[in-house]
Amino acid sequence: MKRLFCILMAAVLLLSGVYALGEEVSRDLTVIKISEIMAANGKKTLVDKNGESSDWVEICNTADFDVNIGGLCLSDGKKQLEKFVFPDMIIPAGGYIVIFCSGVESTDVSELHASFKLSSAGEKVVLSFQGVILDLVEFDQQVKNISIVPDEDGEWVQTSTPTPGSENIITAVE
Ligand SMILES: [Ca+2]
Ligand SMILES: [Ca+2]
Repeated sequence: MKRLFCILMAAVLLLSGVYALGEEVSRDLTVIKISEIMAANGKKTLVDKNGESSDWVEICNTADFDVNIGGLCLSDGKKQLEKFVFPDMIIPAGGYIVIFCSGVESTDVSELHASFKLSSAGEKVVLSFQGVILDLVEFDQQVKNISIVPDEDGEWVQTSTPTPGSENIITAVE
C-alpha cells in the first residue's frame, strides 16, 4: 500500500512538473512590440556577423512573462506580411531581440536576418501573426546612425543613442 502511494505521488509530482513547464512560456504575441528601428545603419552602431552594417529592427517583450514568438511575422509592408517568420524562440519577460534586415534570410537564432531591407527614404515595419497585424510603424526619411524609438507617449522619435538589444535611451539629435 505504501509503495502504491509512493508511485502515485511520483506520478502526481511528475505530471505537475510537466504542467508547470508547459505553463511557463506564453504564446500571447500581443505583448510583443516593435521597440526600435535603424534604417540608415552606418557601421557606427552595429555590424552583423558578415561585417555588414545591415539595417535592423528591435522587438521587445513588454510583458512580465516569457513568450515563445515562433510563427510571429515581420515585414516591410502590409501586402506580404510573412516575409520573415520567426523560428521557435523565447523572449524573456522584458527582453529584446534584434533582427537584421540584410536581404539574406537566416532563422539561426544566434543572429536573425530578414529577406528584406529597409529603405532609409521611408518605409513600414509590420509585426503580425496569422494575418493579423499586431504592430505597425511607418517612418519617413532617416538620418545615418540615428535610430527611432517610441517615447513615453508612444510617439516615434529620433535618438542619437541607439540601443540594439537593450532598453531604449532617448537622447537629442544635434
Ligand atoms: Ca524594403
Ligand atoms: Ca533598444
